[in-house]
Parts: sequence; C-alpha cells; structure tokens
Amino acid sequence: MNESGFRALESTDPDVADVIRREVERQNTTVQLIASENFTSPAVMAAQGSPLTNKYSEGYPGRRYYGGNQVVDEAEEMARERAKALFGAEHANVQPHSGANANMAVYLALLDPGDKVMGMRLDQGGHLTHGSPVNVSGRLYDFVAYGVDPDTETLDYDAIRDLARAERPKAIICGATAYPRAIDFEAFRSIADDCGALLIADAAHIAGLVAGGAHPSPVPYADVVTLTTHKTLRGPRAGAILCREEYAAAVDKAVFPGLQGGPLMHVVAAKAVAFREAAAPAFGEYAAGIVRNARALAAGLAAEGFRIVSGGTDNHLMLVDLRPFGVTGKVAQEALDAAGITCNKNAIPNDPEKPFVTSGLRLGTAAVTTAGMGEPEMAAVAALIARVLRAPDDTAVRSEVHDAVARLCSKFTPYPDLP
Ligand code: DSN
Repeated sequence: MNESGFRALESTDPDVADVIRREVERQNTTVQLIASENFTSPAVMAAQGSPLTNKYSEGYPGRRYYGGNQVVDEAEEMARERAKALFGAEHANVQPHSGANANMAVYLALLDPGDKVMGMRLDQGGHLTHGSPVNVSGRLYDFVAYGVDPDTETLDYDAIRDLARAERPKAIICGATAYPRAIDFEAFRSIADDCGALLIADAAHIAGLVAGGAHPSPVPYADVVTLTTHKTLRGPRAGAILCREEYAAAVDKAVFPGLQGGPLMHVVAAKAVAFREAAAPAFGEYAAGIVRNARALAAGLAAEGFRIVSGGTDNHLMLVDLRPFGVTGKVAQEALDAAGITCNKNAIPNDPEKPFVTSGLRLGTAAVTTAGMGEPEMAAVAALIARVLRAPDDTAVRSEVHDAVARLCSKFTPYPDLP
C-alpha cells in the first residue's frame, strides 16, 4: 500500500480506507503477541497489492489453461525455485492459499478417504486440520490422536511409537500450533518407518525459524512438508508445500485441479519476495532474535509468578498457565486487549476449562522482534502483562498500561510510513 494507492482508496471508499487507517494505527501502537502473526515487509505488500491479482493462471508454469501467462509464469517459477533453495527441498508447490489448504491438498495427494492417520491433539497443540472432528480432515480420514506427556508437557516419542505400532496409520502428521518445544523430526521419521507410515510435517508456525536456522528442519526427514508463509516466515498470508520428487506430481495435481482453482498470482509473487528476504543472512539473525525474545519473555513471566507450560520455550512461542493468577484465558485476553497487548487465549495441556474459556495464553515473539524489540523490552512487556492480570477488572490499571504500551511502541513502530 503506497500513498497514492491509499488516496485512491480514500476517494473511492472512505469507509474501507478508514478501517485500514485505524488497523495500521492499532498495529503501530499496540504490542502484538499472537504467535501466528507477524509484520510483513513493504516489498511483500507491494507485490501482494499489484495488478498480478488480475491474472487467471489455472495450471502450472508453461502448462496453463489460459493465455497471457508468460510473465506471471516467471513469478511462480521464482517462488518455486526460491522455496526449494531456501529449504533444501526437491519440489515446491507455491499455490496453496493457506496452511489449511496445503494440509488438505497433501491428504488428497497421499490418502484415500477412511485411511488412518495419526495427528497431534488440537487441545494439546495440534491444529484443526490434524483430524479435529469439526474439520473436514476429521470427517474424511480416520484420525488417531497423540498428545504430550502429562508430567513433562512435551512430546513423548516412546509413547507415540507405541501408539503408531498399535494403530499402524498410513500417515503421521507432526507439527503444531501451540507447542513451545523443538520437534524432533528425526524421531518422527523413525516412528513412521517403524510402522510403514508416510511422514507429513506441518511447519506452518516454525517455517521462518527453519529458514533462519533457529529450528531443526523437517525437510530431510518428512515425505511432505506444509508451511504457511505469513507467520515466522514474515511473508504474505498463504501456504506452500515442499516434497520429495516422487510425490511432486500427486501434490501438484491435488492442489490444482484437486482442491483449488486459479492461484492468487499476486500472492505467489509476494511469496517469491518473502523467500528471497528469508534467504538473506539478516534473516538468520532475525530468527535467532525471535527465539531469544521468546525465552526472555517466558523468563520474565515466570519471574512474575506465571507457570510456563513445559518450563520454557525453544521456539517463537510459549504457553502461559494463568491459574496461579486465578484468571482464565478469556478474561486475560480481554483485559490485555483493553490494555493494548494483543494475544490469544489457549488451552494448556489437560486444561480443566472449556476451549472458549481456557486456563492459558499463547504468546509469540515474531511480530515484536520484527518491530525491533529485544530482551529488555520483553522484560518490560512481561511486567506489564503481570500488572494487568493481577487486577484484570481495574480500568485504571488497564489505562496506565495502555499508556506505557503506547510509549514503548512509539520506539518500535512496524509501519511508520504507512498512511
Ligand atoms: N490460526 C493459526 C494459529 O493461530 O496458529 C493456525 O491456523
């Protein structure tokens, strides 16, 4: 979004222009701790806001169902080649509109309806598309769930192996949306081999950490890896699939024509930009900074008296058990929102509360790291969170914390130049 584009929008549709202006202001002036969000770059947004949105490109580069694709073919080819190089993958499909679509396309490519699959429990950190009964994955496939050890709150690879041996699934999906520890993809490969299963890794959350060398890569171990491009990877809101060459044709056919129609070529071009940005040496520094900040925030919160699930974090996120403060996730999320700190309530393992209430918060540091914050700021944010949650109904405290947040964010503004 540039100045002249925004002026055009203001004159055509002042209502939507006003929403965008206020949302930019919200992002610039409050602390964003949602673990699946980030601030993408002006370069990515320029590609995403370009006339490539006009082009219909059903098919793949060189094999489209419409004319006029000779130029946008180059963008998709760049995105594919850059994704392969970034992650060391044999094949990349950059057309999935989202991580959920990427997962469904992989199931469509590798499985038949009714096949048995093992996936992580949603209420212990998995994802809707890993077999939740309310999701199409849980309706089409016979999912068996694994969870975390009740004492350590970490994946127990021996227990997962025992389950896999007993259930003999056709595929195992590993990866999570709310798991603060490094995932041992080599162990999952060994478990999959043990029972003759395919291994699918959902790297949606950690893709940027993997690209930047701050988390072990699933690519050498998994048959197929899905990812999103907008979380730690800091690109446009979308998905992608990496796989071994032997699954390339099946994966491509599943994405199109199996699941999606025309790809969003403006978003594909924006993915190419993001992959280039993530290949730069500075991105390695960034990824390391995300993990440093997550550890600092978790340590700060623990010092304030919160219980950090599993005792800490190895990645970009942490789960905070709020029970020592006597507040639920729902109350905490709302109180923090009112104080200018954005995060989401989240179930903790074996949570006694319902999913819409929860006993926990999930906090992530990708966005605040992009904004330039470091460990001192994480300590300050931890103290502000504790201040709010010691008196979640106190409007004076919320207001004081909101002012402190605004002062902090004035030094770490993600989009200072946007209208
Ligand atoms: N909604 C995403 C997250 O917050 O983790 C997953 O789809």
